[in-house]
Amino acid sequence: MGKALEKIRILDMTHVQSGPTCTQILAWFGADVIKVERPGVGDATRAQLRDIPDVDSLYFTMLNGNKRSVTLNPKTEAGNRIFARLIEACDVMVENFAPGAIDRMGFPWEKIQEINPRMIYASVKGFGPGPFEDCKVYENVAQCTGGAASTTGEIDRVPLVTGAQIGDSGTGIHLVAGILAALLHREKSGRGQRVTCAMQDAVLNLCRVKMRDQQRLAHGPLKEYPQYPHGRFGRAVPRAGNASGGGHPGWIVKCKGWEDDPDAYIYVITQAQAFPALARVIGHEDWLEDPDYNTPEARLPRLEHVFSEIEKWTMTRDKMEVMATLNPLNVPCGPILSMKELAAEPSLRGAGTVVEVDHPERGPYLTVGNPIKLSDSPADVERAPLLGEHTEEILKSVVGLDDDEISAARAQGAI
Ligand code: CAO
Repeated sequence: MGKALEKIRILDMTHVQSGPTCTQILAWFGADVIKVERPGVGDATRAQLRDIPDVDSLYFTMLNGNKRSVTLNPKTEAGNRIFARLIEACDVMVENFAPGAIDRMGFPWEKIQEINPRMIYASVKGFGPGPFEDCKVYENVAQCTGGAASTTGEIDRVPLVTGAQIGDSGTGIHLVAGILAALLHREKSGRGQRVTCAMQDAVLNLCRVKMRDQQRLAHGPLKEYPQYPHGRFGRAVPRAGNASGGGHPGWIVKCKGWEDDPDAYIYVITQAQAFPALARVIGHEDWLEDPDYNTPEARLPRLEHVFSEIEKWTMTRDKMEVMATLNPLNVPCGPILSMKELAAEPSLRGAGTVVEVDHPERGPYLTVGNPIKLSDSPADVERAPLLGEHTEEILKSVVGLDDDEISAARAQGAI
């Protein structure tokens, strides 16, 4: 069957989350990902948020599966030579260090191109060209500067960041698309190219519908927002609680047990074509003849009442019963599933989306597998490597060093 990216070799100079997300996806697609880490230290996340003393953290292990780890310091003389050989031997280099870090190691883009004109060099940075281009950026900084925080949260309350790592993992996934496009382009041009993705840009791309609403705001109130018709709209798109970002209104409503269970809720979308069935099931057949309720436009100023009536019904059933009743009626809805529920969900296990892997030091752990399924190239999810686990093997088989050269590099602290 073969893997989609078999024979593609990735020089992985990534750390923390955004870059590792990208290279982990490439590894699941079958690329040989060689993660270069600082000797003795490694990716900082190995030691962050540890649950077991002296064992690589889940933060690291869940972002670095299917990779090989080599320890190498390109700032030493021997390390510099080995790094240049790795550039020669790889198809793609991915990095997400602070702006200028790879240049300071002695490898600006011009030099990389000189060593290997077919190299695709992909980077994540916090910002694109402009006043902030030299800034270091973490997840929540990107959420704040990319428009997500401004548009997330309860009405008239503080901006909120979301738990979904749209800045880090979101940018990593964007970078995967750029790398694959550059690999395809190389087939025609014979040359590599530079691929960059700024976290601010990726978050803004994911907030595209809010930029849509910013422009609609110039033409009047946003009638599907909960601020309509009684609240105030300012000059910028406001936070909209749990309102849907699409053309059909939605909201989160309580289900049976909400008093004790923080996740006893469900999102219900009042899609126009399914509204009659929804109205009937909650006991509001009267709405179907009532001109205040029987069209989507008429309902817009009355959404708060509509959802409070839906909630009276959902509060009499648990969230899975609500799902089981509404789905056959074609009412789009989604129970609020906790991480505990997701970890145990048999269908996610069956699909390879939640996977248990074994680790020599921590034992079995759960990871999220590849959410992108290829029919002819399924991902085999493997554990993350120990620090430097593959150093000798890579230095011999990829770089071509012999035992004496490896000993000399080790004596210099290069590996
Ligand atoms: N051998 C020797 N030195 C190494 C090395 C290796 N194998 N790998 C990295 N280093 C060095 C770098 O050369 C750099 O040194 P200099 O600053 O002296 O040039 C140093 O390690 C640290 O790099 P850094 O500045 O990137 O690390 P940091 O922890 O201070 O910052 C982060 C982290 C994420 C804020 C920053 O890397 C960044 O802004 N990255 C771009 C945006 C990004 O990806 N953010 C996502 C964060 S979560 O995914």
